[in-house]
Amino acid sequence: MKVSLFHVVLILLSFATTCCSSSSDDIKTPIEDAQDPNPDDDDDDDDDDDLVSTSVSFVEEHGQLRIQGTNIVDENGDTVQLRGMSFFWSQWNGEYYTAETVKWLKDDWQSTVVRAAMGVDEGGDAYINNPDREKQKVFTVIDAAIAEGIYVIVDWHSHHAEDYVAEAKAFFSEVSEKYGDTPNIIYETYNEPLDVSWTNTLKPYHEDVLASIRENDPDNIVICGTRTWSQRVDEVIGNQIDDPNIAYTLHYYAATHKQELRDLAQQAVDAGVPLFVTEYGVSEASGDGSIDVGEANTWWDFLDANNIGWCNWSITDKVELSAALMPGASFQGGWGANDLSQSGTMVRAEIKANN
Ligand code: DCB
Repeated sequence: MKVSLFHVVLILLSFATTCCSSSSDDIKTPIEDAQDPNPDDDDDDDDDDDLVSTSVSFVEEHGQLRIQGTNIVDENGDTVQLRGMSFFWSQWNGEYYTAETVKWLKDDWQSTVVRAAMGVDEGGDAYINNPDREKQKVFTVIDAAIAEGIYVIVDWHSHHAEDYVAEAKAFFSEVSEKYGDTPNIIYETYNEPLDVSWTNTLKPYHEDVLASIRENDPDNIVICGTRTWSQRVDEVIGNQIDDPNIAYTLHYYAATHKQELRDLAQQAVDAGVPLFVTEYGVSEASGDGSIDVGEANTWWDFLDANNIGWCNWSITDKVELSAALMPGASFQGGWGANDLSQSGTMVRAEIKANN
C-alpha cells in the first residue's frame, strides 16, 4: 500500500495529541535521561519545556561543603569523602580538558570530583605566558563539572607560586567572581611548594590569595599546599590559617612515601588539621619507576579511616606509570579496558568500589 505524506503527518499528529497531553510527560524515563547530554538541566531549549529530570546529581544531593573538625561535611552535616581524578599539567596535555572527559569520569568512573591542574610557569609556555589559553581549559573543566553535578578543584599547579603572587591573586579573583556562587568549586592555591618556610612564606602567600577569593566567595573550601611537595602537613599544627573553611594539602606517591609520611599526616589529623590529598600516585614520586600495589592499598585504607578526600595523578596518556591512560586514548572519554594503564585500572576500581 502506498502511504502518502499526508497520512504520515496525520498519524504523527494523532500520536502527539494522545501521548503528549498526558501529565506523564513531566517525568523523563531513565533511558531518555541516559541519552540526554545534560540530564540535570531544565531542557529549556526543547519544545516540551516543562520536562523535569528525576535524577539528582552528587552536588544537588550534598550542596555546599564546609569543614567541620578535620572532615568535609555537606549541607546536612554528613561527612563527605570525595574521590576522583586529577588532570595532568594543562600546558602539556590540555587536550584532555574536555567536557566529554569530565562526563566520562563521572558516569563511568563514578568520580565525585575532578581537579584541573593549571600549569603556571613550568616549561615556558604555561599560564604566565598564555593566560587566556590555559584559563579557557580550566573553565571548560569547571563548566563541565557544574553541568555534571560533581565538585571541581581549581589548582594553581606550580612549584614556585610565591614568585607569582599578583598573578595568582588575579586568577583566583576572576575564578571566584565567575564561579564563587556555585557549591561545586574548591580552590587549591599552590600545588607543591618546595623547601620554603610555612610560617614565613607559605602561610602569608595563602592568606594573600585567600583574601582575593573571599572578596567574592565567602565560604567554598580552599586547600593550601605545604612545605616539600605538600608533605609537611605537621608544620601547620598550631599555625593554621584563620578561616573556617581551609584544608591542607597532603601529597604522596605510594612507591616512595610510606609509613613515615602517614605518621606525619596522622599527627596533623590528631591535632585537628583537616587534610585533602589533591594528588597522589600509585607510582614513585617521579610519576614513574615502579608501582607499589600493597602501599597503594595501605594508603587508601588510611585515607578512608580518616575521611580524607583524594584525586589521583593523572589523566594523561604519557608513557609513565602514574598515567591513567594508554598512549592514544581518546580525548573524549569512552575508554575501554585496553585504554587504561595498570594505575588507571586500579584507581578506577577503587573509585567505583567506594563512591
Ligand atoms: C608532583 C607534581 C606533579 C608531578 C608528580 C610526579 O611532583 F605535583 O606535577 O608530575 O608529582 O612527579 C610530574 C609528571 C611528569 C612530569 C613532571 C614535571 O608526572 O610526567 O615530567 O611532573 O615536573 C613531585 C612530587 C613529589 C616529589 C617530587 C615531585 N618528591 N617533583 O617527593 O620528591 O619533583 O615534581
